[in-house]
Amino acid sequence: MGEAKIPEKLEVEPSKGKVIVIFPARNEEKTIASCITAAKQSKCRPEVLVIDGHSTDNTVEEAKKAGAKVVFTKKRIHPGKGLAMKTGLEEAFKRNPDIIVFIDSDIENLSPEWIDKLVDCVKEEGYDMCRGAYFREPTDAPVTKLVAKRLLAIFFPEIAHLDQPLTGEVAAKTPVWKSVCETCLPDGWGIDVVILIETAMKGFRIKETWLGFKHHRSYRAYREDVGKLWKMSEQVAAAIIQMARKHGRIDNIDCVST
Ligand SMILES: Nc1nc2c(ncn2[C@@H]2O[C@H](COP(=O)(O)OP(=O)(O)OP(=O)(O)O)[C@@H](O)[C@H]2O)c(=O)[nH]1
Ligand SMILES: [Mg+2]
Repeated sequence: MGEAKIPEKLEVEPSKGKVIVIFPARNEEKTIASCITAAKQSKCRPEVLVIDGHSTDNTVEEAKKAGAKVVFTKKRIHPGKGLAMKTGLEEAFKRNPDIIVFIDSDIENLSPEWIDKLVDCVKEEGYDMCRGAYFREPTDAPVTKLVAKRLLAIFFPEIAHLDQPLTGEVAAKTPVWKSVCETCLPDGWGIDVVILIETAMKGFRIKETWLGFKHHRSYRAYREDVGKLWKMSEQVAAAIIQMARKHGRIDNIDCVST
């Protein structure tokens, strides 16, 4: 666990007060309300946005009842987590926050302290981006362990030490999000790792913080058949390889013994 190495020092104004928490959500009626409630109880009293990917269950109703503003992604695409995050950032920028936080909406044990920790790391400790790390079931996170971390070790060793490169729990200063948005960000599962790589390559200061154990609903869907994660795996792998090409590191592949 530690700080990503940075190629050059970038100065970002210290963050002041206003925080927006964004939940990307697709069919999360069971957990969205408790997630919103937990976020609202954070000591930073954030505004909460839910970016709905055209859920077919009661996610939207539950989110509104819990007091969130709900915004729909323009296109109906799935997987569309990237599109949801980009839509969320556009909406957030209109509201001029100092810090923007993303949290997954399938978390069953989200507590206000998770948001407090992520925000404090940016607001009080002065990091540009703070990323959540957690303990998970041993068979959870196969794409993280077998794809993201392995490819990052090959192409971006300076961030390979991060425990959860695909974490959905991330806080950063608004100028950092704006800077990352200058890159063409993917619509699908590749977005988390592209944001991480771009943030590190731009020289922003990144820290991971421990949030405890993460219980999340999506794990139940694939724990009996990890093959259900094929699309995520493909998109994350493609995103890292494309980033390696962009940053002139594609030849690192020749250093891997086969
Ligand atoms: N708006 C929108 N949100 C999505 C879409 N796909 C996933 N999400 C949300 O993105 C968040 C992360 O999705 P999960 O399915 O939990 O995936 P994950 O936990 O990152 O990955 P695993 O650890 O492999 O389960 C959740 O809040 C989902 O509801 C989508 O197509 N549109
Ligand atoms: Mg999940």
